[in-house]
Amino acid sequence: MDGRIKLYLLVTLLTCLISGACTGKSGQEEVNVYPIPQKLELTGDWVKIPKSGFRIEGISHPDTDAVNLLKQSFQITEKAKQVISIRQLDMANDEMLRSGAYTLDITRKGIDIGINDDRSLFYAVQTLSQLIKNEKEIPVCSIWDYPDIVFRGVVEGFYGTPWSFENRVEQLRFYGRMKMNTYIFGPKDDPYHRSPYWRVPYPEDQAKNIHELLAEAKRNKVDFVWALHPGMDIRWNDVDRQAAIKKLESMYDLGVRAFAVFFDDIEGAGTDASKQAAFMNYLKREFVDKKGDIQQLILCPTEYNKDWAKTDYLDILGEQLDPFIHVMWTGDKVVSDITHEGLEWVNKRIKRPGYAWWNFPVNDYCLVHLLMGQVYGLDKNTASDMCAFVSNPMEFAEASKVAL
Ligand code: LTM
Repeated sequence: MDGRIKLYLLVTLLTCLISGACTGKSGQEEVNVYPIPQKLELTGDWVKIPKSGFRIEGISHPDTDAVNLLKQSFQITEKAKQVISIRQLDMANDEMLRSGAYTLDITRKGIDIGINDDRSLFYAVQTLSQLIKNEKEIPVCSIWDYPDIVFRGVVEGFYGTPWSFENRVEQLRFYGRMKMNTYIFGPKDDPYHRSPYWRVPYPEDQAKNIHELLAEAKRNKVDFVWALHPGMDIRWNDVDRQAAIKKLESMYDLGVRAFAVFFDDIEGAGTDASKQAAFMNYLKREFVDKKGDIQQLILCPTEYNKDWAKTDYLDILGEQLDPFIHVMWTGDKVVSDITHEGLEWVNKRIKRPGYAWWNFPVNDYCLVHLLMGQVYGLDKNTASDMCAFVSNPMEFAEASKVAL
């Protein structure tokens, strides 16, 4: 090859590598969206955010929380020339039909967002806000995104001081940013969740806090699940069935629309699988079905990990429990990896995909350590083996965010 051509090619290659202009991935290093979208295609071009802002077009009544979030990053005015167009997705693709799935296309002409529901728009705007560079530019790109797992988030299920109201508000905002959609309220040391007061409604000040948390959860597109833990002293009779319904009613009145019942870490009469199944089915029939707007009903079983599952307990639940009811599972042990084999084992018994309760970064069993290290032990190909994945954190709410 002619020396001059060689030199030209070398210079061109170096220029491309330095500017990043050769590949479709150029500019990638400046784009840092988390959680990483399912598909993110960058052209390498950037467009200036117009000073005159954007006007919103498309579906009527876009989600107010998403629009408020949008206004934190862009000027939104009816007079703007540039358009953010929001339209309903019409994709046959299963994954893109999930709550929260969205498409986001940024071109020189404007921004186009495809959504299924309010959560989709909220997540698209979360992504859009993360794409902004120096408050001035956004990358020309095309994004497809959907959640791998339908319910994902956190179970506040540890022993120790329950999170404060302020902790919980910050957590819910964090879940919104991280596209987590489930928060289960079940701190072991909340006496109104467990014994001695599981039958008693919350005192007024605490009820007011929960009501406010529900509003915060809604703003962040998080399902707030409230959990009852009656197993330590439950009597399998009509008095306690009514007591449970009454307590759930009081939580429903505060705005709760998703419920769980925990039977973990108990002994005695409360551990009976048939009795637990009958109790849960009763709640399903007499509460969930009658309300008609309950999003989830979840059971945390007594034998919630393989090490402890030495009887036909799980098979009984599998046979007798209404299929609507989800069943939680911590893995092969209490604190365990989550694997395909492990889930396959339990799913056969409970006859439904397990609801993964991951005991990390909870540190109530090793309080001298803060669990803020690298996360490992989660099989990547298990999404279809589970119906949900929630992490049990530390009583230290902010420090838990690292792992979450
Ligand atoms: O894991 C479950 C289902 N129950 C308890 C949790 O409340 C506790 O936080 C963890 C970790 O100690 N272990 C449990 O057994």
